[in-house]
Amino acid sequence: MIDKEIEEAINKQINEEMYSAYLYLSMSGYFENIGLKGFANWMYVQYQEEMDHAMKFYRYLIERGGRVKLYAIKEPPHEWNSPLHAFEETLKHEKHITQCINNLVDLAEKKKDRATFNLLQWYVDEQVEEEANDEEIIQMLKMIGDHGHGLLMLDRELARRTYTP
Ligand code: OFO
Repeated sequence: MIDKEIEEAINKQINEEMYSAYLYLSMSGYFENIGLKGFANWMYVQYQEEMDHAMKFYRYLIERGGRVKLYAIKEPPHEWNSPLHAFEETLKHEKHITQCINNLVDLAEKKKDRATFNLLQWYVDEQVEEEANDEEIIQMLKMIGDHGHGLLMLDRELARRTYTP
């Protein structure tokens, strides 16, 4: 049986991951609306990955004999000033998620829950990758500035991102 405090912390993290999914789906809709289909695709893939992050915790909790509790998902923003603004907000959000994962690692260590600690290593690595991806796109967007041509080229590149479950 999983420790109750860890169970509660994982349930909260399921909610965080589902909010991440909601946020990126909202961004995908925003990008569709401003005609950047490649950016919309990138965010849609991200939405799918976030649902996987949530479901990985969900399945783990059940496997450990825990009780899943789904909480209300808060409303994400619907509007951003620019693609750069959306990606800066994405990076800010991912830094918050990294902090949540680190707190979970600390709790697993404190409770000497080796299985949860091991599971969390996957998320630790995933956060490194996610922050790096966002940083890279932010750098490109800064270089592009107001040049429409560069933006369309990046849009074409982001259109190539595919979802692999
Ligand atoms: Fe974006 O990594 Fe999960 O939340």
